[in-house]
Amino acid sequence: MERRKFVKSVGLVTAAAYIGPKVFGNDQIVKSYGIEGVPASEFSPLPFAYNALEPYIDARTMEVHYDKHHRAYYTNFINAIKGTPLEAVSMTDLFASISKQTDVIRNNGGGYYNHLFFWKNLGAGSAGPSAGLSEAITKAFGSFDKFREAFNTAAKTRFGSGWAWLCLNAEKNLAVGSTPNQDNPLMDISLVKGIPLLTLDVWEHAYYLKYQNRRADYIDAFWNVVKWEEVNKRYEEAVKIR
Ligand code: MN3
Repeated sequence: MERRKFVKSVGLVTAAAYIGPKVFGNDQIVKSYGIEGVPASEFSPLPFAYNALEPYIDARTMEVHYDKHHRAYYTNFINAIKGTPLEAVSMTDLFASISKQTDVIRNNGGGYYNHLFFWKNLGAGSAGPSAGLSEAITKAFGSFDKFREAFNTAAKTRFGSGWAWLCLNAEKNLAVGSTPNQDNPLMDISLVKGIPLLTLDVWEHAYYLKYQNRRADYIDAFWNVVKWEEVNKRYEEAVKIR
């Protein structure tokens, strides 16, 4: 049996069996989503003002999060790949074989990409999921409320630092899960795998100034600032790629 079909048919992708780009069509992901291409030569601007998400995410948190945390991941990542062939490798291809890289590249490459992605799926005054995405949500979770509950549970139960995700998996189904530290669903070592559609940073630096230890309140507030236009767009494109 062709290896790719075997991987798909067993529905389980282990680090050893994972063949990266062929399973997930990574070349196409890169074409569709700029942030999954080769690392940017300059630190990308935040796509909204620091106070744009008030009162749900406060300006001071956004400033520190973007200008200190995200910038540090970017700088450390760029310094780690400088003068190496990785400068010309797309983020999706890098993540597809991240198990072969150092912890510095895994943590900072993940931190660089995850935050770029997070900023893109945040915005004020957004409509909800499209008809197509709503249908997929109902199919996978039963209802929108059940999806939100599953996502919230993933976000709340991630012990320590990490991220909650909604992604489209290799079977073209929506899946919710979480990753530790700066891992993400494009990484070969991740237990939850797929094309990311929506994410939430649950590191304490993302909410502590305003919410202190109340991660659940931060997670509830997050739903007010999800930029559904972006999630809808990613879903439509991800379905085509699959
Ligand atoms: Mn963060």
